[in-house]
Amino acid sequence: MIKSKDVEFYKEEGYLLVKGVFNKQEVEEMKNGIDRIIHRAAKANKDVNAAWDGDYLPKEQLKRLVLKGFHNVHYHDSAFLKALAHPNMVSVLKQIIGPNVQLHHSKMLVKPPENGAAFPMHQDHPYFPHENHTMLAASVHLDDSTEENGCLRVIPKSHKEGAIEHIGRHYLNHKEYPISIGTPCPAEPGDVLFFNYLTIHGSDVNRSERNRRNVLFQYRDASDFPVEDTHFDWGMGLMVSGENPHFDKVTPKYKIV
Ligand SMILES: O=C(O)CCC(=O)C(=O)O
Repeated sequence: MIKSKDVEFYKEEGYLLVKGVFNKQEVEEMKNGIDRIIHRAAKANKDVNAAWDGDYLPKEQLKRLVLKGFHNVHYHDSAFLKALAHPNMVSVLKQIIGPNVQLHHSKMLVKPPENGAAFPMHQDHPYFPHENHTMLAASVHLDDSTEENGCLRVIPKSHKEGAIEHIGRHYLNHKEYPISIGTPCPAEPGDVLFFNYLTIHGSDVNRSERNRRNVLFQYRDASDFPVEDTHFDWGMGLMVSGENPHFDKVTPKYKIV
C-alpha cells in the first residue's frame, strides 16, 4: 500500500495520508454502521453530546456545538472489526509500527452539518502515555473532508517536541496553539490519515451543510507498554498483525467497570 518514502515521511513529519485504503462498498458499510449506532444509542437514551470543551470560542457558542462520539465501535457493528484488521490497513501499520501490532481502542467521530464541534489542538499522548511512543491514530474518512466541514489538521514535525503539558490532559492553550495553525489534511471517503500520538492535531467546527464522519482506530507496537493506568477500553490488545511476544501480558491488567 505504501512505499519506503512514505514511511520516511511519517517518521519525519509525524503523519501520513494514505489514499483509498477502503473501497466504496466498505465505506458504505461503515456509514450504515454509524447510522445504526446513533439510532440504537438514541433508543437506549445514551445519545450524549461528546463535544469537547475548550477556549477556542466563547462559552455561548461552544454550547451549541455537537459531536456524536462513541467508543468501541467494533463491539457495536462488525463493519468496524473488518475495517480495523483490513489487509490494506494492516499492511500500512506493519510498515510504520513494525510486525507486531495491537489495537488500543476504536471510536467514531461524527460532526453534524452546521454545528459539528471542533477539536482544539492537542496530542493524544496525555490520554494514554506509553514507553516507546509507537501509538498512532488511523482516522478513516467516510465523507469528503475539507476545511469547510472541519477536516483534520496536524502540525508537521510536532511529534519531535515530545510530550507537552495540556490543560487538564485534554487540549493545548488556544492562544498559543490556535486551530488555524494546523495544516489542513483534506481527504476523500476511504482515505486514512495516520498520525503519531505525539503529533499535535485538531480540527475546526463543521460550518458546512455536509456531515463529517470519521472512525478512528488507535494502534501500538505489542511491546510498547503504558506508563500510566489512564485509559481502558474493551478489545484493547487485540493482535491485528504478527504475534504478542509477551506471553504473560496478553490481557490488560485493568478492570472492566
Ligand atoms: O476527528 C477529528 O477531527 C479529531 C479527532 C481527535 O483529535 C481525537 O479524537 O483525538
